[in-house]
Amino acid sequence: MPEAALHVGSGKVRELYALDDDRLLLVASDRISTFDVVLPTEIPDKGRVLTGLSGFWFARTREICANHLLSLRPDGRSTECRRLEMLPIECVVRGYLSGSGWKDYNATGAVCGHTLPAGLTESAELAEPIFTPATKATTGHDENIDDERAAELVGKSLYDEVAGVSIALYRFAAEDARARGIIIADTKFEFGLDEENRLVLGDEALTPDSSRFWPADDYRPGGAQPSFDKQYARDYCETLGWDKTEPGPELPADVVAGTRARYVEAFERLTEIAFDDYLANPSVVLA
Ligand code: Q0N
Repeated sequence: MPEAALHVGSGKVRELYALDDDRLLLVASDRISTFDVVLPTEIPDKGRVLTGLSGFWFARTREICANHLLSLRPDGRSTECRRLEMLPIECVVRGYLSGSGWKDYNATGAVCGHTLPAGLTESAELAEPIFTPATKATTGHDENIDDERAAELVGKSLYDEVAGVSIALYRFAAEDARARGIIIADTKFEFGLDEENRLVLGDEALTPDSSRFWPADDYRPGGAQPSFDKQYARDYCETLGWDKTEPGPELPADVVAGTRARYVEAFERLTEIAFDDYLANPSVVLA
């Protein structure tokens, strides 16, 4: 834990500390969640993989949108970032029909007010990516909202800007990842405003925890897709007859090793940087 820093928030697998009035430290742990439950077993280096990937994308998308990254610490899992005034919406972009998007489409033919063609199957690629904002639920799951409600929450012109920027970021990363054998089915961004009221991308971005990563070679629309990173852990959990409530099960060593290898593989495929080089000097992802 950083010294002389106040804990200002935590997610399921990350912690946020205040460094001073203007800067925060975002620390990614090695904890993993499956079926929305954090497991008691950690995946070594998972936090470093996610921090490195996020830094990689921040460096490559600066022309699309400014971001909160100031520096990566030598531990590879901690990011110094600018303190922002965060917007009260989750900015989700979907290029494929999965998760709550698939559920909503099945029930209503639409996702967050986007009416989609009839007859789409689960995991189908959409003709164009769609922006599907959600509210930050204080407990449980985020709630999908339509653009009228989201525009009420942040104002119309800012809403139009975050929607456009979110789609542009997703298109950029999804195209890049697809060429490296990874489908980014959907992703969630969080934005804030800086002291000059400029829109700034915050949080982590385009990681397997904030997105659905699928192995492109195994893509078969018509059902759920395997997760690039979490499938071993999920498959193992499914063998146990666990009811998916707290507490989650311990993972055996082979499942930990297999899962770690998938995270590292995602990092190396997307960045084309050896993970050992990242460990030696995290700033390599920013070059
Ligand atoms: C902030 N969250 C929600 C980390 C992520 N740059 C920032 N400035 C001010 N506030 C935030 C950020 C960022 N990023 C973002 N909460 C505060 C997500 N958190 C949950 C805990 O882990």
